[in-house]
Amino acid sequence: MLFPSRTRFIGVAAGYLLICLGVSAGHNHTTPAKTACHTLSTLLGTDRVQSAGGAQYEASATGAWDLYNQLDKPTCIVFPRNSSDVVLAMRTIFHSDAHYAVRGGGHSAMPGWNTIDNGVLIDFSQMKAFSYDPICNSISIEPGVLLGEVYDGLQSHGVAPVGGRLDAVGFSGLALGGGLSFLSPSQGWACDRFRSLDVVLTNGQLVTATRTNEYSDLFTALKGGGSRFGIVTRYEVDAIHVGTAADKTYWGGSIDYVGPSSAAVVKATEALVYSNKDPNAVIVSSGSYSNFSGTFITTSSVTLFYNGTEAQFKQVFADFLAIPAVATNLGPLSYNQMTKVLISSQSPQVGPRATNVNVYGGSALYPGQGLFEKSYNNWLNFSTSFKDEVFVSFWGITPVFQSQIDISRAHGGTSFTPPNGAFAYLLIGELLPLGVTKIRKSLRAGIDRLYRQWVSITRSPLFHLTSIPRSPGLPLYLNESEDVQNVLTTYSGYEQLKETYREV
Ligand SMILES: Cc1cc2nc3c(=O)[nH]c(=O)nc-3n(C[C@H](O)[C@H](O)[C@H](O)COP(=O)(O)OP(=O)(O)OC[C@H]3O[C@@H](n4cnc5c(N)ncnc54)[C@H](O)[C@@H]3O)c2cc1C
Ligand SMILES: *[C@@H]1O[C@H](CO)[C@@H](O)[C@H](O)[C@H]1NC(C)=O
Ligand SMILES: *[C@@H]1O[C@H](CO)[C@@H](O)[C@H](O)[C@H]1NC(C)=O
Ligand SMILES: *[C@@H]1O[C@H](CO)[C@@H](O)[C@H](O)[C@H]1NC(C)=O
Ligand SMILES: *[C@@H]1O[C@H](CO)[C@@H](O)[C@H](O)[C@H]1NC(C)=O
Ligand SMILES: *[C@@H]1O[C@H](CO)[C@@H](O)[C@H](O)[C@H]1NC(C)=O
Ligand SMILES: CC(=O)N[C@H]1CO[C@H](CO)[C@@H](O)[C@@H]1O
Repeated sequence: MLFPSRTRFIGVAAGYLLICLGVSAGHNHTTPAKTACHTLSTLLGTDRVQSAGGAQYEASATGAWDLYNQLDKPTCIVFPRNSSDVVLAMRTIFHSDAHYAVRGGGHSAMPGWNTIDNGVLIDFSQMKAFSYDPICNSISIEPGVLLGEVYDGLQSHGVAPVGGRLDAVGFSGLALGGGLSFLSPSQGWACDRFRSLDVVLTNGQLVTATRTNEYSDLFTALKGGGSRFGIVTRYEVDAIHVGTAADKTYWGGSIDYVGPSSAAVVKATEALVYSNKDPNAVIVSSGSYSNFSGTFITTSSVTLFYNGTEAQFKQVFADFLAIPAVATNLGPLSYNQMTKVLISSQSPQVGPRATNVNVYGGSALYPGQGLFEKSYNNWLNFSTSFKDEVFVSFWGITPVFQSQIDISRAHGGTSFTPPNGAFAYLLIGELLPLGVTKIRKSLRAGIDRLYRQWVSITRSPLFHLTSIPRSPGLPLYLNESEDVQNVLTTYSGYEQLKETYREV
């Protein structure tokens, strides 16, 4: 049996009984969520369970990154301090049949993924411990930790987890969705470096999953499969030796372009994804169409790093250096400095809390067929057509080189393991104008038309509105996709995931 029914005693038996007695019978206009919240506040106290009016409740209810996710009103919010609190919360939720949502760092761009109306929100903002164990060469991370906190906190030890590229994002949601890092070309996806995961299953059972133990299926499912399989209360991951503040072992930074240079940047990006075999080269390439005080401008930006010398950098990225740029900010960098580059080169929406609604859609493309350019042109046409409804329109490429796929396989693979061959994830983002919280029908139709255009560029036979097409066989990136895209169905491990899901 995949998940043995053996229930570990976790010191909550007394609380468990209370739950069963606490459910007041009948004659009461209560909802499952209200019942769960009532029981939980009795069990955990008002500092760990709050409802509307509580200071922590209000900060949390409106504290998610995407404006979409700042609008819901959870019935109550649980702020667990340790895994026992999560066990208790999940048992209570399970028995009362309440709806619930979980928040790590709060950066999901999917509406409703880290908040809930009429349900219980479990907010990990009070579980932010992390530590480095030099003997095991591992890092232990609690689910409320933001990347900047762990990068800064472990810098003096010269280590970091494989995490994301921006400080304000949570480790938790990022890693469960796969996790793309500046370290990924040489070290794999963030989830490739999981060693063990403490997981509270939906019935409240606490288990530890590893690659080889009896929960190995759950372990693989959590590598990319996201939040459906249980709540992770602790991550133990490999420590990567990235160096301290004094170790400026990388060379690079950002280059910004405007107008006509953008087409050349897109071509150079596709050429690099096609030909690069060097795991020390790192690139993120993006385009934006935005309103600068009434003037609409197309800009491009590349973030480029090389783990090595300036001369090596200049050789690998020569094409980008040859394109006329408006701003170039390159030099020797420590790893920690690299994780601050995107913050300084991009607009405020990358911070802890966005003032606008962000809509993300994703795709995955093979290089060498002109698909980058075609998708870019379609996106640019979309952006200019909808300039009155979109404040900033965004197009971004993250390459996945063969080295990353090899490392991933060597670490046991993930739930989305792609076929061999370099490809790139494509992220399309629309930042709606200030105060706009609904996508208008005309814009929705425009987004759907854009997605349809990608059907023809990738010649995919699968044509339906809710699936942004991709090069055949490639998985979408969960963390950069729209919720209507049915991302998990694009995974090689989809059947296995369904099986695992049935058993948890
Ligand atoms: C500005 C910006 C920059 C980004 N940069 C990168 C990047 O460089 N690389 C990259 O890979 N991605 C990046 N992302 C995408 C990022 O991976 C996702 O937004 C991710 O969901 C953020 O995780 P979180 O913990 O902050 O979010 P949350 O919204 O808190 O969580 C996301 C999802 O994970 C679930 N979840 C969270 N914690 C747990 C848990 N402990 N157990 C079970 N489920 C849980 C939540 O329920 C939710 O569904 C970026 C996003 C933004 C907005
Ligand atoms: C109704 O349910 C709420 C929440 O579960 C509880 O606080 C209240 O005491 C109940 N009232 C009665 C009359 O049972
Ligand atoms: C969690 O904290 C409570 C006290 O708040 C304590 O009784 C319990 O033992 C702790 N559980 C764990 C796993 O540390
Ligand atoms: C950077 O390159 C050096 C030398 O090639 C290598 O030892 C080190 O592991 C690399 N660092 C990372 C984080 O990949
Ligand atoms: C563009 O910006 C200008 C000035 O900031 C503003 O007046 C105008 O309404 C904006 N246009 C759109 C379509 O957002
Ligand atoms: C450009 O976008 C508009 C609006 O979505 C659409 O009607 C038109 O067909 C597009 N043109 C091209 C060439 O893609
Ligand atoms: C946009 C986004 O946040 N997508 C996903 C990132 O990964 C988490 C964890 O699995 C998902 O739950 C998010 O929906």
